[in-house]
Amino acid sequence: MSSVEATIEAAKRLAAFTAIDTHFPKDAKVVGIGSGSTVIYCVERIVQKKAAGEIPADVVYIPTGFQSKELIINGGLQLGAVDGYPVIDVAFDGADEVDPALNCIKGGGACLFQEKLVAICAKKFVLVADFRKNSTALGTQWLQGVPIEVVPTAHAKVRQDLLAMGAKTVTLRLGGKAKAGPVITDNCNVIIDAHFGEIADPSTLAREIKLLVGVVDVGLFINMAAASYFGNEDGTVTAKF
Ligand code: ABF
Repeated sequence: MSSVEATIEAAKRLAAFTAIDTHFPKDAKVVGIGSGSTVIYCVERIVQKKAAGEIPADVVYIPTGFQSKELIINGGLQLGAVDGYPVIDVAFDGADEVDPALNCIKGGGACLFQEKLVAICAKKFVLVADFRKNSTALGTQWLQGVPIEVVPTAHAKVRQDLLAMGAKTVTLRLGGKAKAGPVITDNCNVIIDAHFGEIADPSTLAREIKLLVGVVDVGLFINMAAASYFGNEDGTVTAKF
């Protein structure tokens, strides 16, 4: 691992540990676990605190996709599902870019629908990220575009709609070694990445995309997060509320 990569990993870990130490309720019953590489450190901290008796042993953990399900199981934590637990005490998740109002772009890992479902079911939604995600305006740092989960048969129609709405680029996300086919989500849908440049009004854009027939959900999370923790290069943490 290069020193740059090590700095980024340390920043992720610090953000995740701080978020868990600050926001994991002593009397928690149900906790959401998001996706991505930063959330791995949330689970590491939860496992540590559970072993130390600082977190109750009977907490049920709700994943946002295959990766977080594996994290929960491998951490020896009790696995639940959001259809069995639609009320969640707190959910922790990563992000691709976060603005000063804590609106964010998510879905770089293709789990945006279940991430949004878990986040909306949570009484408190907490973001964890490294310094690269701390942004002044959405669309200025995460340049791959806004991830949008789409029913497969609608992908061509939705791509046209997005271009008509002003997207600069619209890409069906491809996967696999040869990138020969679309990435398929946990819900058997595809992902379109639509780049709009700097997003002046994320709330309106999110609503307009969500209304397109064929769109399952959009990776713009508006007014959902209660707090966001960014690990910095110098070993400090920036907390935003
Ligand atoms: C998920 O993982 C996503 O919504 C986001 O795309 C990504 C963040 O990953 P990482 O923590 O690896 O930067 O939370």
